[in-house]
Amino acid sequence: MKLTGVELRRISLPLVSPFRTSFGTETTRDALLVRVESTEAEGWGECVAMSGPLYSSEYVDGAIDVLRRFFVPALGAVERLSAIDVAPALAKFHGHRMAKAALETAVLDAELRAEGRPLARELGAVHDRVPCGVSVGIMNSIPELLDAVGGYLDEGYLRIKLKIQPGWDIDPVAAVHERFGDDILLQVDANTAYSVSDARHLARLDPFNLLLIEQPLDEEDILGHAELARSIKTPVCLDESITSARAAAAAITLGACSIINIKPGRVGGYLESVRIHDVCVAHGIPVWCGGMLETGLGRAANVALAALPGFTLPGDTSASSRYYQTDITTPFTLDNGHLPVPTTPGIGIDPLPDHLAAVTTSTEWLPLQVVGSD
Ligand code: OSB
Ligand code: MG
Repeated sequence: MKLTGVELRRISLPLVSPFRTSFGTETTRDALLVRVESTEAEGWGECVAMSGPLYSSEYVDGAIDVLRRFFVPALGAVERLSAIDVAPALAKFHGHRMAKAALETAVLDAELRAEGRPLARELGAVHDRVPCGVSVGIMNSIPELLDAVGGYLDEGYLRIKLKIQPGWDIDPVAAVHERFGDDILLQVDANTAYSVSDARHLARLDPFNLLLIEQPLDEEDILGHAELARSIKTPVCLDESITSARAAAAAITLGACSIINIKPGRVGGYLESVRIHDVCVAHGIPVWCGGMLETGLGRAANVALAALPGFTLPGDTSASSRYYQTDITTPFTLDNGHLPVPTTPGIGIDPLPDHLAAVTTSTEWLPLQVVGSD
């Protein structure tokens, strides 16, 4: 297919409650949607970059700029484009994986829609529904946290992830463990808030039988994670550090992690995500699907990925209502702790035009030259 134009659409969606992590507090999801038009079909991709470069170096304005100036023109020049050509065509541009992922996903969606094939089948999914966990932000007090966790367990979430940082770690984990017991699946996420000299402190989480501790140290500190993994009982899981299948293989070989969180945006797309999944399966490393507060568009594609066989732990693929009062798509709802894998062609979901229009803050249309037309 040949791209005929790309729309960059920025939306602003209020979160149902503030989401606080060690890197900041979000009250609204400021997100970028990419819609491609081609000679065959249209397709959608959600860019997971956030407003500021706090989770990683990427941010929404940067993604818009690099897409407009470099990525869209580079793809526009390809006469016979398939999703597998996107990463090679953009490889000379360093970094900006979230922006690349959004564009690749939109091309993949268009291609699969044109061919009538669902994304889940294309990626190698083996389940028709996926088990879901929920990521619980840092709260003002432990009673408030216990209420939030209790509410999510009542809704049916199968695993709880607590965001932690220095000053909000051992006590909240102990309180949740004491209240809800050893039966619940519990894990923590530090978003790089510690250093390797905190190993003794983090070993105080050992008695709570946590499933894992996610990204305790700086994203570049692979050897630090390996050292920490040797000195605590809680399994170390990497998020921010895993930027590619090559990075995953290196981290595994160096003993820096025994579990990996796969986020398609962070690694440049769903095709690279499958390669990471395959590397992990070959090494016996369990994986789970992370989240970036996606709308229904990004969620649909994440759920398809989470249905691959190596995804043996519940993901941060929560129901739409965990994030948004009104999503831009038909909402994903929890059924016995699971979300259904979309079955219709492409990512399998479309934005609802009225909902989309109501939250759009800007749109930009980038036309592409079609050879032979004037
Ligand atoms: O580290 O997993 C993370 C949200 C935004 C940025 C980073 C992270 C998160 C989450 C929420 O933990 C996951 C979700 O429910 O989408
Ligand atoms: Mg994380």
